[in-house]
Amino acid sequence: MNKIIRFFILAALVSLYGMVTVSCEDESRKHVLKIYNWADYIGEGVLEDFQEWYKEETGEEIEIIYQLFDINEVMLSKIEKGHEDFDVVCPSEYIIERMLRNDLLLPIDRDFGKTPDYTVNISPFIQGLLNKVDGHGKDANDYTVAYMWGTTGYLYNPKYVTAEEISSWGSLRNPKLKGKLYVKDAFRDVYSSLLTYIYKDELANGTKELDSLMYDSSDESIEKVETFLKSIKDNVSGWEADFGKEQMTKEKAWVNVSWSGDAQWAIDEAADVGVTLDYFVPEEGSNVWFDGWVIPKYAKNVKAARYFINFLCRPDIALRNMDEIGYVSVISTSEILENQIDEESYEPLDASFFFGEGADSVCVSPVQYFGSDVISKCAMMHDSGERTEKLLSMWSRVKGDNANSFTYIILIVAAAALLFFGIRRKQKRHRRKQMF
Ligand code: N2P
Repeated sequence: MNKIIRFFILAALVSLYGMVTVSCEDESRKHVLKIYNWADYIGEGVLEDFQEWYKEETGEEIEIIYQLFDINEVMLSKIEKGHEDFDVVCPSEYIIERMLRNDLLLPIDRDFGKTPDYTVNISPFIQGLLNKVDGHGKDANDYTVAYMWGTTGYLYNPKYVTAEEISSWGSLRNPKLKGKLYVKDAFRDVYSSLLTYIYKDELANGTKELDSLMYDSSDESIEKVETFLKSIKDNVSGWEADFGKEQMTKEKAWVNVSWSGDAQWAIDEAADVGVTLDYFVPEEGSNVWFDGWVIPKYAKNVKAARYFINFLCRPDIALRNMDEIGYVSVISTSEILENQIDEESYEPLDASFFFGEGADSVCVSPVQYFGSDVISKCAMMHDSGERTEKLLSMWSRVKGDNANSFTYIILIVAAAALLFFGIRRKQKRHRRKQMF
């Protein structure tokens, strides 16, 4: 056999082997759904119920591989690297913009299978936010199905600090909070919320407009936010991804810059152990965010991903998730509203922006639905494109600088101890050598 024939036979065998392994891989992935979700972001038993429903709908078994993240950027970097073949992921709106810009998503056919009528059930308010997502030429509605939404604000303990004492974002400077403040390790949410404080005068006199402010990542604004954050660092006890709520329920912290859903969860948990917590959006306003399900382009089981998204859109499943995690579903059917009304616990508020006409005076949780007056001071943040690096560097400068004087003392004492024992060991060795 000459060399050329041998080469072709070898090439054919290699490609045959490739085809066989790929199709085996595809075959095995047909029965596996890989989900990448925020921690504490789905009700207990919902995944198991989905498996059952999937079997009823398709006649097929589905195994679930479920991984958690608690920082958007950590999740994004996994998706960007493409080493992970997640089928369905739940990023926040500005990350969805980034994913669309970088062509990382597959379109979602929203009429797939027995779809609950998501387009009808979704709140017009959330639809409005979705329409503001900058898809870089693509319609975000074709690539994401919104899941939960909320605001960024203060979860606080009124036993130690009153709402009046911390009414503004500027109150984070209050020396009373020293060592009692936790801030969510979410640079984009914190930065956007603080812009409403930094530019409060401009917003009030109309020289700046809230929606456009949410696109602002200029050097000037980054510098202003950085200066402010550095001015509060002595108060900050930690930058937390997901443990702030526990610090609050255990009364170890008094204020937590947090998301409204985490706040609702903490308020409920704390009440069970006799601790009262509350949440509000500071007077200047804040960001209003939503997270949505997307299918990354490396997904291997698009069919199961679509079924999963549809399952989560069912109002009964949305209710189960909400009840357990504290976050608020984007679904605004009458079933959801009725379930949320609690005349014994809440004062009436205007939730018509979310539920539509007839909901302008309903007794629902102000921590979850805020009221139209609060929402009118909030806007949705956006991806900063190439400028993201600048924001991230600012965030690490702020967090890196967070070591307080106590930390420095510990470090100096540790270094001195190491030096002392090092010198003593050397002296001993030296003495021993001299004796022999
Ligand atoms: C849940 C986190 C919710 C993310 N632990 C808010 N964007």
